[in-house]
Amino acid sequence: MKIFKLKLHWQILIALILAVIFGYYIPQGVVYVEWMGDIFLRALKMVIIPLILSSIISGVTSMGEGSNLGRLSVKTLVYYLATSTMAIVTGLTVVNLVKPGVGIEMGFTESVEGLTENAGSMKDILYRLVPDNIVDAMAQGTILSVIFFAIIFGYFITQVETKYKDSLTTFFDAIFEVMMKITLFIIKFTPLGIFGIVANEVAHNADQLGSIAGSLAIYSLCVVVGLLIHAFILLPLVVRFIGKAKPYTHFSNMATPLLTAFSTSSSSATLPLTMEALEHKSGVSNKITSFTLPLGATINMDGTALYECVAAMFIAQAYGIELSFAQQALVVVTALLASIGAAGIPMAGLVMITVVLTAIGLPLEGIGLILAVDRILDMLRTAVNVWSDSCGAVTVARSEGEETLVAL
Ligand code: DAS
Repeated sequence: MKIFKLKLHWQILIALILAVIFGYYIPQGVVYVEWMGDIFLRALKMVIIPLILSSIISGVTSMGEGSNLGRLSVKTLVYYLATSTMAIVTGLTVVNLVKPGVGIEMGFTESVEGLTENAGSMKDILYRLVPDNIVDAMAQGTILSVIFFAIIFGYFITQVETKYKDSLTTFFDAIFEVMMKITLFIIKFTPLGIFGIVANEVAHNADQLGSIAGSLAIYSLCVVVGLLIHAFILLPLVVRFIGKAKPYTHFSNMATPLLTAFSTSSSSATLPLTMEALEHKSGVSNKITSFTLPLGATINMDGTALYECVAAMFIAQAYGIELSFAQQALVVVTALLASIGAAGIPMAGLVMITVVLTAIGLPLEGIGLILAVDRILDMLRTAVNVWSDSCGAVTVARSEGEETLVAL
């Protein structure tokens, strides 16, 4: 059919419009299509554990070992964690000030029961971070434990004999490649999944439709405003005052990769262009770009981290739930971990939002609320991801004494 020849985001847009019409005018027909949404969500959940495990292990082992690399790893990781956390706190501030989800009053009370036993205090978070049985944690989908184990396991792969290290690194790189392919395959069915989920949501919340559409616009605005603050105020400050480099000159050097990131919604697909722009326009050495950028495309996703936080808070608000400080801190931690685990492919952030929702005990059906605008937000957050990776390369290069072309 001609519709399937369209680019995915047009297919999603058409499916979305049809789902709203179908759910609103033929609510009794939803029972015949809601299974598509359920299967789509189950497929996303199916890939999360192996995708996170392989993505993080592969990312951590790619840092290698050795003192020089050790120093470079520390600088790079500190930059990545700091800017991702900065992005999340920006998103958290915006979504708490604006409260886009308040007033929607979604009707899934039974699923919200889990919130109390899931969110808990900071002690509960630590207990859930360190599993007493990693196989059980993977079977139960205790995401925090899986991410924690993956980081530890990846680090100790770099500490064993070379023959084991090389084979394990190759093995997990290969697993990650396969999981990326499976995820990309599942994403092809997004239009059908969206149709099933959104038609079901609309049919069950038709009376709320007006407020949901309005809230969705405000939610999108929260994400966009947060991304703009992070990209055009916070990151340039880091480049200028820590990297001692000209941020806006570097930004103009990044025009092609940023437009590519925006249109492909894939940090990984944009990576070759990012490396070319850093080396040939901003004058960063290959030693720095070949280490920081592939790692950044895998584990440094400021835009995604901000989006995960705003989306989770929006869904919590939509269910009429006030999150305590400890629960919001859990959102920050899981949004950071989710952004580390997200692959540099289209809609990876949407797959990983299940991580954050599961961790704080919110129903996955809440994803249906944000699906409608996910594609355009994915384009924006991917561009911010790539922009942050490039700022990291410049900042680390300058800290290593490199005379880049954007030096102050
Ligand atoms: N599309 C992802 C990327 O390539 C980001 C996301 O889905 O959040 O960076």
